[in-house]
Amino acid sequence: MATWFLRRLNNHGVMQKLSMAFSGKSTTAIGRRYFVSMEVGQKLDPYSCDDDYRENIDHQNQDLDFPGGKIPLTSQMKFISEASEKRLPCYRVLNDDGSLISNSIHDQLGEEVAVNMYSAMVTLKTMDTYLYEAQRQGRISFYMTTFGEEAINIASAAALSPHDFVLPQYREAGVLLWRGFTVQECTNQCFGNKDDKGKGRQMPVHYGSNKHNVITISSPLATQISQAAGVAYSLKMDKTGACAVAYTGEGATSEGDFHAGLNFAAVLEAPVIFLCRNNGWAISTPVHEQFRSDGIVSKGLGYGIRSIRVDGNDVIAVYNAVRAARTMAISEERPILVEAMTYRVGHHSTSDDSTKYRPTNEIEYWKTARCPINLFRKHIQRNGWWSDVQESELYTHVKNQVLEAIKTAEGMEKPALTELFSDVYEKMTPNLQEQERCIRDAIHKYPKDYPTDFQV
Ligand SMILES: Cc1ncc(C[n+]2csc(CCOP(=O)(O)OP(=O)(O)O)c2C)c(N)n1
Ligand SMILES: [Mg+2]
Repeated sequence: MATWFLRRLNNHGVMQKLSMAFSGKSTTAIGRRYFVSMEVGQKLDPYSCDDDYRENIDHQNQDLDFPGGKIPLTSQMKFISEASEKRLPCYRVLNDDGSLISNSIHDQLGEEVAVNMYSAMVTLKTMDTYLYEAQRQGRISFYMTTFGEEAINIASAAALSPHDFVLPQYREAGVLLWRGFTVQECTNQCFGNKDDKGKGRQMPVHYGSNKHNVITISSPLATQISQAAGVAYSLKMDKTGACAVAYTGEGATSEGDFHAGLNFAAVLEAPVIFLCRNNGWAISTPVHEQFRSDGIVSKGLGYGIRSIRVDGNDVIAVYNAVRAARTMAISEERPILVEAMTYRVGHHSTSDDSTKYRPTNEIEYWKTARCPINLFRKHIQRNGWWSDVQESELYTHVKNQVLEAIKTAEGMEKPALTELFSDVYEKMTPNLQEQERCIRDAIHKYPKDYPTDFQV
């Protein structure tokens, strides 16, 4: 008990010291709090643990002949360490000044693709800025921004083929934009007007598009992960030469569906990329209260899945990693796990105030020093592909585009009442017919309690 108490005290002390020392200089402060404090626990442990447990095997040529493969035997009683003090490295290509890290082997991004990617990141940020404001003004009911995660969105989308199936979580509007789902279509969805493909039946930001091979977002976390394994398996059976991509936050990996999905995909050799955006937070729960592993990338080993950790704010690193993951997933028929390290710069959603549970200097650091858009701008500007004039023209153009989209979406009629009940089943079921009757009666009886901008 005393040891436990001491450990807790120590953990707390280390955590406090680290969070106060957060000066914006370290990019690894997320999660290190736990890893530093864990050293204390390890020293108290009387049993031997080994980081390199695959090495040092005195098996004297003896193996355990087990179904699935031979296992080397050892006479040393060694527990496998729960996590190494050394964290798994993170692949990065861009220096802070936008230059390329000299020894990084990378695909050259051409000027046209790079400029398109940059423009798409700015479009995403601008759309988020004004739709977030629209929610604050009470014009839409809810919104979620992608602030700080624009690079993961756009670079991963650019690295895929439009034939690949995307199963998003909810912070991936940029993937849709990249595929040609317009700002107007996003805005129609958020306003739930008659041009919204979901007919106003989903919460705002729950996009989906048949045309763009993007499966509609569902609010219950992680459902898309096991579904993606199934989609990928079917793409393989049909020999489509395409893969499935499941986006997930690190928080959603605590759901059983994540584990079922990864195991299912590994065993069925399904061509699927599990792209985890590790942004440090699941609403108000920081990563060190979510799991005790070295992030998400380390879990790949447990399922026999090839994995990579990548700097999610480095556009080129994300692009390269996802492109390579796609090639391996399809040509070698295997799942790949990508953990993209980033930070949720905005509040979780419009229902949240993140300053209540995290230090503002932490948010500020990621918003400024590690801003993926600024970093990529430096890169394209160094290459002579971008100028200050182009920058101001882009911002003006995109702002007008978004404001126009909001005006149009807001002025549009809502879907007719009957749309609330159609489309769910081929033929409307008796209980739905009953519900439609009830709502019509209620509107008839209490007309003042219902909006007037839809057809009854
Ligand atoms: C099954 C389920 N449990 C809880 C929630 C409530 N919830 C919505 S978002 C969220 C946090 C998810 O965090 P993360 O996966 O890291 O994504 P992020 O918001 O950071 O992008 C929670 C707990 C939910 N929607 N579904
Ligand atoms: Mg998260």
